[in-house]
Amino acid sequence: MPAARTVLLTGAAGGLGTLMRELLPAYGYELRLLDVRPVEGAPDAITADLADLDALREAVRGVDAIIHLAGISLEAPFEKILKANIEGTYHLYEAARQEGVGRVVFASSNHAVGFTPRPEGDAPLPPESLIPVHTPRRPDTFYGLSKSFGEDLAQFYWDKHGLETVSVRIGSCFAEPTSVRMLSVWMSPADGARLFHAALTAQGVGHTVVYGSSANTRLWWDLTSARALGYEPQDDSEPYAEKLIAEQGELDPSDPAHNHLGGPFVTDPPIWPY
Ligand code: NAI
Ligand code: 15L
Repeated sequence: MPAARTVLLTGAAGGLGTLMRELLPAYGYELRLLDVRPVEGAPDAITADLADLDALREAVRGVDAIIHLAGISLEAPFEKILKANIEGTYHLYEAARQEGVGRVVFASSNHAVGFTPRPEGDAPLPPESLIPVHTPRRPDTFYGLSKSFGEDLAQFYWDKHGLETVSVRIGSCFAEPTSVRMLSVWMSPADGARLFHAALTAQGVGHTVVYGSSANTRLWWDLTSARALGYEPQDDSEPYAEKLIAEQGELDPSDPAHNHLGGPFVTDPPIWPY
């Protein structure tokens, strides 16, 4: 375990933030929490909007690293995405730079490459068929576009200012996979915590892009760069396969919502409700 390190967790009231609040303290982190909404059960959490650079500067002051989860996590009109995810992530990096924070773990998304055709073939796919991290970005939504911007912003802050980032293109991090697509892209919460811990502790990451998923039998993408950080996924979605396929059927290779990495985001994305 590392010596207690203070980490700012943005988006702490959200689904992933709630999971990480439960799991990361066991790795020895002291979490400072931030969200625009109140964080249930955490009266000390900082309530701040990513639009507020001064509040972000105060929030990041003295932390060792930041896990940046806050933002719009589904599709939304461009103007909303611009404010929360593009300007908001810029404000977060600017606050980190001004306060001398050395590392960010950025919650990117598979939707930065969502229009990439999914690899064909029977699972498990051979390594050469897996989608590499350096595949050209092909956002499937304004949301995915904002994650693509976030990865570029991270690269820029590394090149220009020496601020390190691990950009994690998260697949689907929920308690259980709930669709046949998720059998390929699921990241168990426990593996999510393992990956964030690796991203916080690996030496000399510069700007590293990784996919975030468990060691799924039906994996579509290459976890080499994640493993190089020291990430050793322990879970596999396969025990859920029989039930999900019986309920939903196999993926249809002629359906655009089934034959791209981004799944339904390429045709009928879920919309941010607020
Ligand atoms: P979520 O929607 O449950 O949580 C996002 C949180 O960000 C919310 O609590 C919200 O109040 C907060 N937030 C939104 N706008 C804000 C602003 N302007 N200022 C401060 N806080 C703001 O999303 P979830 O599932 O927890 O995802 C967390 C992050 O991980 C998001 O950035 C999402 O794009 C990314 N991600 C999540 C995946 C998943 O499977 N859960 C998959 C891929 C990426
Ligand atoms: C995401 O980026 C979303 O934030 C999350 O809610 C899921 O929809 C996930 O992608 C996914 O692709 O399943």
